[in-house]
Amino acid sequence: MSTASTAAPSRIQSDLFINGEFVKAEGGATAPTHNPHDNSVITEVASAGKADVDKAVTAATEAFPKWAALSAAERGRYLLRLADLIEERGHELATLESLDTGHPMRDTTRLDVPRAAMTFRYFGGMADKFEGAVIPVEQGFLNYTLRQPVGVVGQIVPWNFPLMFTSWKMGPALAAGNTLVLKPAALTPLSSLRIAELMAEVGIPKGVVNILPGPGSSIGQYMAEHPGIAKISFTGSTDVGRRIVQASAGNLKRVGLELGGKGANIVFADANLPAAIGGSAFAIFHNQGQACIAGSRLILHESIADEFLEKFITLARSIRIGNPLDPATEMGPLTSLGHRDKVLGYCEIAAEQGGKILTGGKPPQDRPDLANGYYVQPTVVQARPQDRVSCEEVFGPFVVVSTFKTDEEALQIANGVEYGLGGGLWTTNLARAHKFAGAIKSGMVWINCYKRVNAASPFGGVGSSGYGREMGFEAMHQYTEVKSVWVNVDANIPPYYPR
Ligand code: TAP
Repeated sequence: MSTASTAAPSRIQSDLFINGEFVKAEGGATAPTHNPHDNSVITEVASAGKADVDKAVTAATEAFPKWAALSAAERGRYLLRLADLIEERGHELATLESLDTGHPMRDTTRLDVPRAAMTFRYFGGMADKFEGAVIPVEQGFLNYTLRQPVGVVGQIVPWNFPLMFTSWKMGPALAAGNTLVLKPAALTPLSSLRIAELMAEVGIPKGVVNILPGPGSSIGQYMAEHPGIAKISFTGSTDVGRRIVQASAGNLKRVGLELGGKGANIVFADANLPAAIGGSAFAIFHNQGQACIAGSRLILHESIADEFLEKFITLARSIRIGNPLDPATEMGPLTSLGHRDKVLGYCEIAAEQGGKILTGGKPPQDRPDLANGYYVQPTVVQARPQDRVSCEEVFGPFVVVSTFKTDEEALQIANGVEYGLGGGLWTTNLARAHKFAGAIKSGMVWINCYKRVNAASPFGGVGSSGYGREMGFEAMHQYTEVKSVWVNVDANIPPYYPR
């Protein structure tokens, strides 16, 4: 372990944020949040019930007209100030996120916190640059479009990147003039609640932002059903995504779904191998593989497979596993015990179907310092494309390897799953790269890189990975209704019923 501090933040917010105030849940319910490194309880967090959702929706509904009527530039200024504050408090936020999720400090510091700030800054700047259009219609008429906020939006965030996803959801919704009720995952509520504190510090008007940790099966479901909520934006599993679509039917809510993935990561014979090996390791092992866009299917050309795997496995075994608060740590624990067990269960499923564990497949051995945590070794499994481990989302440091002979076969394997979120390919052949970029069934493709994200670039999937896009102009479209306005600008146009 490095000698740098692994101290937890001194102050942790654990109450619900409703109508600009931190409050206990109605009835006083709480739920513990655990440190995945050692299974200790970090703190008890207020756990919202349906009455709290009703209060939050009422607050957001009352705040909506004033917030929507602010000039776009004024709304943007709150987000720009928030982005600055996130950077100022970067170390503290990174520590909180690492403590609650198990995501290593080196990543929360370099990626999650800067990306959260970048996202709020991008949408703060976007607020007054997002325009309607003037449509070239027939002579005598002016037709233009207004982009109007949808109203109160419900946002449901998972546990794998809570800080980043909080910014992805809040940034465009607020810039566009909506008010919101956001539910972080019960497992990892702390960074979203800290964002609520920072929101209060920048003076966001009461009721515009409401944050309610609480169980998804009750209050998440209730939010999806709630007649006072105009849109639900959900990130999480495909099963829950389906339930949300059904629950939202009552008031025909708009729904945005960012669901699971099983990213294909294809390495061709002409690839730059050192870059492909390092990039493929990042694609799967970053955040312990708990990423919907993880490159969890490694599809190797048979001519380079042996050399690639030898070096890839050596790299996987060299990844420094440890306490996420230690800045030297490259891979932390999984976020929950139940999830750790699910991931280890997939090692058994692989073996039952004839798959071969090439490395990993267990908690770290001979590491008493990690014995109470939810750790899993970086795991590489050889399996057939039709096996369960090649088709189902494992969501852990678990990559499935298969080989191909021809480009057609590579594409068939890549497109052979129900998911279609992100996919990557490594090649020096430009024509092949663009051909695959067009042909891979997914919302995002990375060529000679993997898992790049940017607040300006649309993020989302197809098939069982959901629909709708986060980030960029696309996100502003999803958080606004377009209204078409017709004006008669020619007094001489004859009326339809001339008299
Ligand atoms: P989910 O159950 O989908 O959890 C995601 C979020 O949805 C959490 O905030 C959860 O709340 C909430 N939720 C749960 N049931 C709900 C319902 N009926 N209505 C509305 N919201 C509900 O995911 P999980 O069980 O934690 O993980 C299972 C698998 O989902 C993972 O193994 C992984 O494959 C996938 N997953 C994908 C993603 C992404 S980024 N696409 C993220 C997480 C998980 P609570 O957790 O507070 O109860």
